[in-house]
Amino acid sequence: MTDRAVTDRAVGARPGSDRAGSARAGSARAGSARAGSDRIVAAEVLVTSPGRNFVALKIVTADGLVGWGDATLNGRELAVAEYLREHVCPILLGRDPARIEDTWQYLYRGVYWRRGAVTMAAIGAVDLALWDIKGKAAGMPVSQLIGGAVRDRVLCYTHATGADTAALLDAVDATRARGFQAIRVQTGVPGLGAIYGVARDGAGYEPAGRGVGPVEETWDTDAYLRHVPGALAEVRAHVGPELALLHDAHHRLTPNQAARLAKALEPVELFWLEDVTPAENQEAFRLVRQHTVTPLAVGEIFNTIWDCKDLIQEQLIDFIRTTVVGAGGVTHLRRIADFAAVGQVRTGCHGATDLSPVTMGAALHFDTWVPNFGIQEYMRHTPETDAVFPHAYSFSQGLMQPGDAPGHGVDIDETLAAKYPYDPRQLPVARLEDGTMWNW
Ligand code: GCO
Ligand code: MG
Repeated sequence: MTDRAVTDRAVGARPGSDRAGSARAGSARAGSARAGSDRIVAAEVLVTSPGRNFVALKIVTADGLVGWGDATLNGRELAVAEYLREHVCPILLGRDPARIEDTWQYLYRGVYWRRGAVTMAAIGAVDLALWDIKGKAAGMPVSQLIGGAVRDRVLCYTHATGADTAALLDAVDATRARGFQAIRVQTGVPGLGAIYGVARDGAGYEPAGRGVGPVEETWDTDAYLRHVPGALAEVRAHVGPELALLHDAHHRLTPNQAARLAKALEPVELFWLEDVTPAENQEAFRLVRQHTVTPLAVGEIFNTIWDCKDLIQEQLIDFIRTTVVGAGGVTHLRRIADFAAVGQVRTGCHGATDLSPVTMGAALHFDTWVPNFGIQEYMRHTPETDAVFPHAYSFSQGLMQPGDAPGHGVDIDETLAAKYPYDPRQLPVARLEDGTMWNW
């Protein structure tokens, strides 16, 4: 274990110590955190790498309750860890853990530099930990606290990938045999080498690799557009009409190319086509929408309701992909989902392996509650990760359920976590054949 491995800096104090006392005085001056009886007495950041890096936030209350939050930002993990350690943990001390909304507003409005992936992942971690504490204090799962489940189990999808169509069909068959009723299909492209989203050598797909710099992949959109509609049509013919098929274009296309792809894929009847074009330019979705009825999904890199607003308001998308850690926790994701419901947009929370089991547990509570639920992404974590994060959620026959443990139902074995020190990893980059940097 290195000093980076676990609870790098515990910011906290025992109840009654000077530090906790002065933090309480600070809260009293703000007039915001005196109502409940309990107080936050410690906030610690834990970085662990049981197969890949995760950042967790542990909040402890004077009553001895422990809440866990996920603060993992794939490839930029330590930025969020430092943000929490230096700027957030100290100001949590002495606050009333029950006042989740006030703490959310305090961290969002208080910073002045609003939004952004790092800030919102940090706020998301605090929010998840506080909902966990509230659930443990009440003896209720998070889904109960936010209004109660409208469904007991939720549809989820996982990934099947193949370097060529034959390998993809085999992967789809193997995935169906595991019970999945919805599968995201990604294929290699003739003439291109390894590409993002397609596993190498049949191994489980994990985008972050070791090494000094990122792996460089070569991308050719024309080759992709020539190949993908035919390959996905073969998958549809192979599986029949009922299985839900999804595909992720990973922000690589121009608006015109995106519209052409979405139109060409209409006969495949996808459940959704994801991230067809970079969403910084949201007007691009107007062009895509005008030309196709293929359902569109976007939002795994969105952080707030402001990123989703125009797409929802103009009904340019069908599914919103934000999840609890990326978008400021359960507190903010609820607002996004309610706003999405106005435009009949359904949820489809991001659930790749770079989101920790804490996010998965909290997302599943949200999923069972949210009326306009669509689907939940689920990529199985490694057995090492599952051992570090004992959890109440489970998968069976293509459906997941969060379990009924109080809080979000995900714990961390700190002794085991300490055995997996931070392990620097890099996400790949893509260049066009002439060397131009491209979206991956
Ligand atoms: C997905 C995603 C992931 C992301 C990854 C980035 O749809 O699951 O696109 O594969 O790229 O989470 O960290
Ligand atoms: Mg994606």
